[in-house]
Amino acid sequence: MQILTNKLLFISTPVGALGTGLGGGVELTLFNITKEMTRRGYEVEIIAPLGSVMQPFMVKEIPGELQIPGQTQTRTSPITIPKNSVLANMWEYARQVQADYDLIVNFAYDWLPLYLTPFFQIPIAHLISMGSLTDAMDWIIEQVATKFPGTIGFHTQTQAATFGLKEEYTCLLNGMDLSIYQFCNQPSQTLAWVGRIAPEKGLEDAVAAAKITGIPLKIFGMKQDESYWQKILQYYPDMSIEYMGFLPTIELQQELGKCLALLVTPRWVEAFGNVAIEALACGVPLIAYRRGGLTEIVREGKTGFLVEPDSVQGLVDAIGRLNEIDRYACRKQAETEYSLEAMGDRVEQWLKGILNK
Ligand code: HBI
Repeated sequence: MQILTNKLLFISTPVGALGTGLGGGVELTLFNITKEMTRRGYEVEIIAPLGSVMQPFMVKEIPGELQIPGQTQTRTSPITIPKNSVLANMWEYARQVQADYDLIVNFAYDWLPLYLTPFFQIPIAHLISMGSLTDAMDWIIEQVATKFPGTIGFHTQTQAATFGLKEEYTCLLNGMDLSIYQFCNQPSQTLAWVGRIAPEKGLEDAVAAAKITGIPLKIFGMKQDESYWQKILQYYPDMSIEYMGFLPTIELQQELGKCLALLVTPRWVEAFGNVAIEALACGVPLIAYRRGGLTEIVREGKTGFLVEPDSVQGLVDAIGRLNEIDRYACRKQAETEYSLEAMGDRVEQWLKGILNK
């Protein structure tokens, strides 16, 4: 059994610099895996777009034009690469330095890194961070899964199932440093919604449900789609919505922990749901649409409720049952399933398996 020697190259998402929130859950995933693999004695180098900051880790910043977010594409969209593409520039740099590393981990949900896999001399592990979105991505993921078995990693079975792969793949779930998250047992009369403010996240349903229950709603996250945000404000002018901004984890967990529940209203197959784990870590129950990765996270009636997708009334009914949930059970679930150590075991197993092919 070849031991994974210790030099890993992590290549980030091209949709935004680390620290801006544009990379969504991938920013937190990349940070947590870097933190845990470093703790385990691996040397991790990170390549990311210019302007990236990921304290305390060093980042090799690469200039170039950001990539179009995959979720704005249609199923039949062709692959587009802008001139001076930061994605292409990051992978050109990786090509030049690859001899210094044992393995690359790709965090981008993009065609190019997958296509380039056979052109590299060292193995590339691909962490696929969203469900199936386009035919071109499905196709190239299938190609890599066939030629390089075991190199494709997902977060959840539900997410993986959207690709319908015949070959083996790995489900990593996710994990985070739970010591950052304080358990709160005395919530105030507030609901929470956390995420990139964009149509696929279904924020309007959370606002509608909060309005019906008369409980104020706190919204955390970066405004990716300003017009979508404005539409919600216009549609619910008298709703007590408090926009909290895109907060660093320490502040986010302080505010989130005080909430009665986290409303998770994805319109699409959410690959995982980092924010759901952050909520559980603070003792905050989950009220989520029964779709995507959340169906593997919520312990029905124990740590939250899964409701009929896109049903505002379902959200309202679940909010009425929150007193059935023991908030400490939420914290316990995070500790047993989503700690950094648990995630590190899954990631290390995955990477060792690739090197032993
Ligand atoms: N789109 N093209 C592209 N590449 C990414 O890496 C990417 C994306 N959209 C969203 C995204 N990554 C992340 O916010 C989610 O995977 C969490």
